[in-house]
Amino acid sequence: MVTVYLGLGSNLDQPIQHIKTALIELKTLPQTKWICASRLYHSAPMGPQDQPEYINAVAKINTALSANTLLEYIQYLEEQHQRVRTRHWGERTLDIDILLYGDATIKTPQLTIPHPGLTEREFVLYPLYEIAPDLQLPSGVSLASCREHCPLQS
Ligand code: ROI
Repeated sequence: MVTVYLGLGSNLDQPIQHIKTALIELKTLPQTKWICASRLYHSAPMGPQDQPEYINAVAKINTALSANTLLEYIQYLEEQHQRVRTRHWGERTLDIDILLYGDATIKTPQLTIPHPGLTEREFVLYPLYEIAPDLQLPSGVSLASCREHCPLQS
C-alpha cells in the first residue's frame, strides 16, 4: 500500500457540497483504505480573478492502485460531478489532483508527481499541513518549511 495525498478544489454549483460528496466517493475506491481528510478551506482564486472563491481540502488514502489507475478513477469522479473545462485556470465543479504518491517522483504526459503547485499554493499547503505536519517531500524538503515560505494571503 502506498500513502497518497489528494488535493480537492471546487468553485461552482455549491462547492462545499461537491467537496463533501467527493470525499465520500473517495471512500469507495477499490483496493484503497481511507485514512482522513482536512477541514474545508475557503481560498481566493488563483488564476482569473473574476471567478468565485474556491473550497479546498486534502485527503489521505492508502492504496494498492498504481498512480495511473488512481488517476483514471479520479478523472471518472470528476466527470460524475459534471466537470466542465471553461478556460485555462478557470472555474470548475470539481478538481482532484494527486499531490503525492508515496515517495514517488513521476513525470509523464498524464501525471506530474509531486504536483507542481504543491510547494507554493497556500490552498494545498495549509490543508496538507493540517493532516501531515511532519511530512517530508520526495525532494527532502519538509512541508513545514514550504508552509513557512508561503504566508496566508486569503
Ligand atoms: N485556486 C484556488 N484558490 N483553489 C483551487 O483549487 C484552484 N484550482 C485551480 C486554479 C484554477 C489554478 N486555481 C485555484 O486549478
